[in-house]
Amino acid sequence: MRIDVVTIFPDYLAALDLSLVGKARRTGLLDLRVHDLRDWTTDRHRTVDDTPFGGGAGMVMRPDIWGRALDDVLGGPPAQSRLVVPTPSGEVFTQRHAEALAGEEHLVFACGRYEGIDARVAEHYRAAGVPVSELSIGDYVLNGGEVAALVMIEAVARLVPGMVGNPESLVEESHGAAGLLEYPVYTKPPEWAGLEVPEVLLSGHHGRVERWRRDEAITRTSARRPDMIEALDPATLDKHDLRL
Ligand code: 6GU
Repeated sequence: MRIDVVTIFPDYLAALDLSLVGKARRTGLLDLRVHDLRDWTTDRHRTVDDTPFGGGAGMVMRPDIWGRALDDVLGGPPAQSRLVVPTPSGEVFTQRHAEALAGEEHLVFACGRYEGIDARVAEHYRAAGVPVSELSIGDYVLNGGEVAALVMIEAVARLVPGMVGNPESLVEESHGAAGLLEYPVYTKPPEWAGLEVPEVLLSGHHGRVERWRRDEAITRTSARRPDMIEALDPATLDKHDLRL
């Protein structure tokens, strides 16, 4: 998979040299390149923004600079590339978006700063037939799209086949197919700070362990994410599930 990131703060993306994503880059599984938007400026001050038409606070990123950058980075028609624009006014990014993006050949992240990127940029590439996803990582405001791009790239990269050492660790996880949060997990020592690991987990009784984990997942999801309980498909519930 190929991922390009265009930003005025390339250093923000340095974390992508680390951990699993860094390893995937070194082994060639992931071709990830970070570009400085200012490389496409033409003036002495390397200006990327200007005041908003219609007035208001803050600055807007210029479409002409973004257009030159994205024409270069998206490349010609042969490669099918998707443009991802992190923005607090986008659809909320979920595991479903991560799964869909992981199936793409080429992603280009356009990270805006200030009050955002001139709206004609997304409009222009959509009109040109480039699929465009404007995505938010949640209901709060960041100073720019860089941290959001980091979040999305990590969520996507770990789904690319071969990226995660043990694919089974992708199976049972929060926001997976079960529609429940993950159950609590424990390891050694069996007693710590006066707290014991739940007895059932030491029992060696696989059936009881599975039942306990599902009950814990339901209890936890009900307390923390009642919206996810509402959204559950009743057909996925079994006759022992706690009715809370
Ligand atoms: Cl994608 N960008 C910014 N600037 N703020 C955000 C966001 C994105 N998602 C949530 N808040």
